[in-house]
Order: sequence, then C-alpha cells, then structure tokens
Amino acid sequence: MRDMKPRIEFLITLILIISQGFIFRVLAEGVTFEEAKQLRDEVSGMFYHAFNGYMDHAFPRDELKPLSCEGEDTLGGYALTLIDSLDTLALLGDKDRFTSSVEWISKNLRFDINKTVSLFETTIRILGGLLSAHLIASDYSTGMRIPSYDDELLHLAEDLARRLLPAFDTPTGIPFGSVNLLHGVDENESKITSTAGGGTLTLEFGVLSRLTNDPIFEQVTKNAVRGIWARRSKINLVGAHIDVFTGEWTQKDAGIGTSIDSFYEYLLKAYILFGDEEFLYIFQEAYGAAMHYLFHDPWYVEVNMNSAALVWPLFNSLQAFWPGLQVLAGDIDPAIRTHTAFFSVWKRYGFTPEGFNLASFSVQHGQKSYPLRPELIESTYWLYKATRDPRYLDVGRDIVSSLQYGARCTCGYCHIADVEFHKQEDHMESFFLAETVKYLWLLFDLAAGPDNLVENGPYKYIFSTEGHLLPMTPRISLAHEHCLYFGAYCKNSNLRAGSFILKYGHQTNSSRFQRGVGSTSYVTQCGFQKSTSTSGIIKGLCPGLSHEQMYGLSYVASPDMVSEDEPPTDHIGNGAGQIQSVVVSVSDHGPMEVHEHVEKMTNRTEDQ
Ligand code: DMJ
Repeated sequence: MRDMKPRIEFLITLILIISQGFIFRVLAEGVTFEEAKQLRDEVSGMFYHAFNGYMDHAFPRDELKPLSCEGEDTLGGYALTLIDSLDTLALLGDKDRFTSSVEWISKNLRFDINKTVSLFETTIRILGGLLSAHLIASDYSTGMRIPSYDDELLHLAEDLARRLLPAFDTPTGIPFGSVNLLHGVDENESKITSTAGGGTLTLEFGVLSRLTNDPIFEQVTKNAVRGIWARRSKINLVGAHIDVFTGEWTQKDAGIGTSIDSFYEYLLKAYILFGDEEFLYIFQEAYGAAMHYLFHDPWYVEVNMNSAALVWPLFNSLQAFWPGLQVLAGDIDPAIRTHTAFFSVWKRYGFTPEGFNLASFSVQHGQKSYPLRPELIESTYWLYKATRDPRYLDVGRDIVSSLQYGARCTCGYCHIADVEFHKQEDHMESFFLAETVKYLWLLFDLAAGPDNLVENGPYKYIFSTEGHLLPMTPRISLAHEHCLYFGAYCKNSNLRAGSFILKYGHQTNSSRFQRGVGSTSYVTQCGFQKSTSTSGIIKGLCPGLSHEQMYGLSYVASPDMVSEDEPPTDHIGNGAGQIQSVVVSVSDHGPMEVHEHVEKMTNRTEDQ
C-alpha cells in the first residue's frame, strides 16, 4: 500500500485538475422567485405522493415498497415511516394530519416487544422523531399545539430510551450496535460497532435528559463519545469500527463518510444545542485532523487512522453532508468547492452513486445505487442559506427533476438500483420523508420568502442527523453541563465482573440512580465539589478531572494502534509517547479497586 501511495496521489491530483472543467460547467440557469414557489409546491406534492402511498399501502408497517404498493417491517415493526414523517408534516403546516398521526401513535405505539433493533437507527429515526413531534405538539408558539396532547410521545420516548440503555453496558462505554427491546442485549450480539453508531446518540438522549430531568441518557451517550475519542490515533483520526469490549479498532480506515460521518456532525451540534464546550473542543481537534489528512481539495479520501496512508480514493454519497456541517462550523470556502464537486457527480449520472472512484473517475463497483439519500440536498440548503447564491436553487431544481423523472413510481419514490441505468428498486427508506423532501422544501421555501417553523419560528432549530427538528428552548439549551466523567451504565449482575478503563481517573463521590427496566439500575460515578442537584439534574464543576481528561486531550492507545509508519511531521495532536491509565475494576464487595499501571506505547507493524 505504501508504494502505491505516491502513484495514487499523483493520479488523484491529475484527475482533479482535469475534472475542474467538468465540475464548473454544470451549473445551470437561475431559478426565479415565482419558480421557487412552484418548486416548493411541487416538493409538497412529492411529499404527499410518498406519504399517502405509505399510509394507504404500508401503514402501520415500517416502510413502503413503492413499486408493489405493500408494506415491510425493516426496523421494529412500529410505523417507522409515520414517526419519521411527523415533524415534516408540522413543517408543511399540515395540522390535521400532524394531529391525527400524533393521536394514533399515542394510542397504539408500544415498545415492550421482543425485537432486536439497531441502537443507532432506532435513536435517530424513532427517538428523534418522537421527541421533535413532542416538542412541537406541546408548545403553543409552534402554531401546531394539540390541545388534547398530554406528553404521550415524551413518555413513549422515555420508555424506548430505557429499553436501549442496556446497550451501554460495556467496559468502554461505547454501546453495542443492537439491543432487544424486551430482553436487553442478546447473548451473541456482535461486539463490533461503527463509530457513527456509537457516537451519534448525544442529541436525542441529551434532549431526553433535559426534558425528563434524568441525566442518565445524556451521561451514557456522552461517555460513549469519550470512549471513542479516547481511542483516537495520535493524529486525531478515528477508525470506522471498534470492539466495544476491548476498545480496539477493527477497521482503521478514517474518513468523513460511511461508518463515521455523523460522529463529526454530533460533536458540533451537541455543542451548539447544549452549549457543552467539551464537544466543541473535541470537534475542533477532530475537524482539524480531517481537513489536514482527509481533504484533497475539493474531495475527501479515506486514510489509515494511524499512518495517514491513503486507503480509498473514493467519494461516497454519505460524505455529502460535510459541506452543510462546514457551514455550521463557519468554514464556507471549502464547503462551496466540495459541494460543487459532489454535485458534478450527481449531474453526471442524475443521482449520486453510493461510491464514486476518484482514481478511475467512475462508479465504484458494487456501489451503484442511490437509495434516495438526503445528504447532498442538505448541504445545498445550508449553502443557500449561508450565501443566497442562486446556483444552489438550480442545484435543487435539478435534484427535483431527477427524483420526479427517475425515482417517482406507482405508490411513492423508488430507490435507484444502478445510477448508470436508472433501474428502480422496490424500497423507500423512511428518511426520504424525514430528510430528503424536508431539505428540498426548506430550500425553496427560503427562496420564496420563508414562512415556516424553522426560519420564522420561536426558536432556532438544530437538525438531528435524521433531519428532526430539535429546538434551542431554554430548557434544552440553558441547562448546565452535567458533571460526569465516569458515567458507566451497569446491570447489577455485571457489577462484579465489570472492568473499566479510565484515563487519569480519580474517584470521589458516587451517586446511584434506581430507575430501570426490570432489575436494571444505573450507576454513575461523579466527582465534584460544591455540586448542587436541581430537579434531578446534577450540576457542578469537575475538579477531580485533569485538564486533559475534561477536554479529551489524552487518548488510549492499544498496542496495535501504533504504526510503523510515522505520521507526517506536522501532525495535529499531543503525540504523547507514554500513556498512563487507571484501570478501575469493580469488585465483589462494592467499592472499586483501582490499579494504576503505566503502559509504554510499543512499536508494531501496521496492518494496513
Ligand atoms: C439517515 O438515516 C441519516 O442521515 C444518517 O445519518 C445517515 N444515513 C441516512 C441518510 O442517508
């Protein structure tokens, strides 16, 4: 791989130069104000074609098969598409259907079911959908308040989240990828999870903590982020897959797309929504490293997280959220260039394939599909919002045309199985209604003189990674950061066997929350002075923490994280050569024994 590196990089550079002409020719004629209104209404029509198709042919199953006009259960068998669509209904001002949908869910949805579900998908689609709809339905100032509503969705969200909590019962704090809603984590559940799967839970769980006054949800998800970040490489990159028990990376390709994408997104958004500077600090480090090692202007590549050696010269369609994130981060120039490059791929095929090879400048073998993803549209909306450059409306219009002519099918919108031949496939992901249509509608409504909750409503909104609206209300955004540096979540039975690695850890106080599902309880170690507890929220400074620990400066290196390939000399990060870690093991007798040990980082031949 190392010998190939200069050749591949030269190829990429050459292709980038050649592609500039290709990229910049694709921008179309301007969209007029009147056209923007028409396009907004056309997008409403798209929403209802798909939503009604789902309600008529698939509801209450999870998703619609839009060619055969049937339903299918793809997550938990609990009306996924309806839940994912709730806040889009509210955004479109459809009070009747928003109300009837909330009422149906309040009466009929239950989570005490024997289903093993993805923690990540359930959190971003179901938990996020319920919470955003709750915040809309319960608030006069949204114009969508439902008079008879009595917090039913919030209770459902809390019940669901408690059923997800057993997933966090791991030595690293990084959760299992799946959990059974009735029985907890299955015995044979895989211990490998993706970085995005473990690190994209903070917004939904954090909002729930602040609405219920129970810090446990915020604590476990923040702890998961710390668990991942503590295992970053010396050059501040994270890999794609990790073992949640050993903390070892099982897939060391670093990138901004597949398996990692929303990890970056939630670092910045958790800071913006909660004002928690720890997330900002981590984001700055992580973002700096991504721009340094992954950015080959205007594209992004995947590299080995330790050596920064090029692994995949690939654009994957999940990367397309990045320019939108850069707008939020205030880094607009590279966002503009990258968006233009990504859109050139869309323009070439009419859709973006899941993978596009930057060395051969062609669709990556085996990654030819377009499953109605929103990411490019999301970034188009953000760039239009930031620049008001009409070319983003042209982009939006092109995307609408592609969807209308290529993806619209009998009962909804179809996945495109192959972007080169535009073959349709009988599936419609719920995120088409939660995100793809939502961002298109927001784009044109913004151009037409916005009249919607997001642009003119009472609060600023953060979009979750599933496009759900999370308002910056005082209750959500002004709560103080919870004091926590060891928020492991444990089952009682596991207290004996557990062993947790805590960097530079000190233990002082502990508090125990006994609110669980069945025999489950939550154990939180929280060291602080002068702490106060208000409405169940623990507040306080954390003097027991070192500066490094508070801000994620230290990292845990397992022997196999150290590469024979030295990272580039101008690397970002502290590059400490010796790590001191404290292993906290939980004994039979309650109190914890603390074993300090010093690990020397050892050199090892890298496997990539
Ligand atoms: C959505 O579920 C979310 O946007 C997630 O972060 C990534 N995948 C899909 C959309 O592509």
